[in-house]
Amino acid sequence: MVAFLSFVVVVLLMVVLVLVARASEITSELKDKFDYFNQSRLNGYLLMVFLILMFVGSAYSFKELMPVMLPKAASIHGIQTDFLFNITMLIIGIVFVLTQVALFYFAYRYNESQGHEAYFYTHNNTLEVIWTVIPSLVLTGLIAMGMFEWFRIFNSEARAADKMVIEVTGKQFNWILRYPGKDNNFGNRVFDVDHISPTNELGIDWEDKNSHDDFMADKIVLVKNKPVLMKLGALDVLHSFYLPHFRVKMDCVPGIPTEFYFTPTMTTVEMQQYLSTQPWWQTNHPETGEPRWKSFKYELACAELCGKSHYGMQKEVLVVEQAEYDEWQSKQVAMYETVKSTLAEKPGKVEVLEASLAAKPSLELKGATEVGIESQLVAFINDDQRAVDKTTWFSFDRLTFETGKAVIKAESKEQLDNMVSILKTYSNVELKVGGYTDNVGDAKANLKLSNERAKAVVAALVAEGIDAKRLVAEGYGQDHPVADNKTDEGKAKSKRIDICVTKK
Ligand SMILES: [Cu+2]
Repeated sequence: MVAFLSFVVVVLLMVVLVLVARASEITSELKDKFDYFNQSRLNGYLLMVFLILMFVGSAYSFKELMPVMLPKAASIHGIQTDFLFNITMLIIGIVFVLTQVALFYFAYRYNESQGHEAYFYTHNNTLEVIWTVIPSLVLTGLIAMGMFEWFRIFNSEARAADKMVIEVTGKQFNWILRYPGKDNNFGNRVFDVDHISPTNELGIDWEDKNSHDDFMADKIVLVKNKPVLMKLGALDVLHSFYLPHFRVKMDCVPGIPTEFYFTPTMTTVEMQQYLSTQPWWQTNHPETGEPRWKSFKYELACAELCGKSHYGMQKEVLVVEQAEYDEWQSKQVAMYETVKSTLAEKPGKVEVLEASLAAKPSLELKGATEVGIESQLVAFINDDQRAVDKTTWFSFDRLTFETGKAVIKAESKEQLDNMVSILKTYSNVELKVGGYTDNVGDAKANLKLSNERAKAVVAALVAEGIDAKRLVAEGYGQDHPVADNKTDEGKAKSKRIDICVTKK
């Protein structure tokens, strides 16, 4: 198909070239016979026809499309921004009409005619001043009004204490809507692998009690005349939070929280009643067969071209009276209620470590940190939910070698002693020790070095009384880098000794 289309394009290009050559040939032949004055008069008439058609066409399309253009504003600041919009349209509309009429009329009135010479007019200082100063003043006025309104909308001090707060997070391709529940406070979110999961995309910290009444909803429900603060964010790419009827539009940016504060002034039902008086909305909807105003809903849409299913990022916005909102809220189930049973089954790493240390008082680990290999290993051994597999590896973090050699440095003793204690306490555990290097130097030499280093670690553990049968050493060379080998920091991370539990 692509080849065929390319062929068609090439053929058409050649046709165009031939036609252009032919046209220039004909014009050069006709040059002497051509009646410029007649042609100029005809062009003048055609330009006037174009001017009239353009205005009639614009007026007609305005009349036809107005009902589906800017909808009626349903927020306090929306009425003011509409005023700015209309006054700007009015001013540029007047200027547009005047300049276009003058442009086309002059082309018609002063077309080229026999014996008439063009008047040579160089410049006029007064005119220059007038058409510079007046537009400057008008534009300054419009910008000042716009800025004044902008500051009024984003004035955080003017925000009411009694306001609703809703958190809206955009992702490809949906909106995640979180309400803070009765306490009007959101639970914290933590952006790490322990908190973010397919069932907790936002990374809500369930240990924060504020999160326990947070609930998710599939639509935005607002209260008439009650201010609302929208806290906006995104999980992946840029999205744009767009509520056309409330004149709200704000980018949702990954990593940068944004917000918008506004007050809706018409319930959905009131808007439907208003629309029922508008001619276009009384026509029937092609799908329902009912008047269009009956199925009217406020909408939230994504106004950023964020990917292939961008058009699907829509949600309903429902504006109701306070009593109706209260009833709706009372029916919502807090997210914590649905996840807490799974939380109890799966304690976090820290709890598992604490519990296991309490159960095995003999296990004394020196200098072990919460994120160090000792804690991770003990937590893994004690966690019944996590089965032994080939892909779970833990990296030594305080184990170092002499450069280019398989000689363990003395500073590594503390961590190796800790490993010995763990292996003695958990006598069923068997380990595989893997050696890795960065990508500097010869791959074969790296493989040999990594193998020798893994063996050196096993030998050190065996020397402390661990049965050699419980340990296997293997070198992987420069395969499986854990970080970008282009930076020194990345290389340092890739040079490492890992362990994998093969039996527990
Ligand atoms: Cu989007």
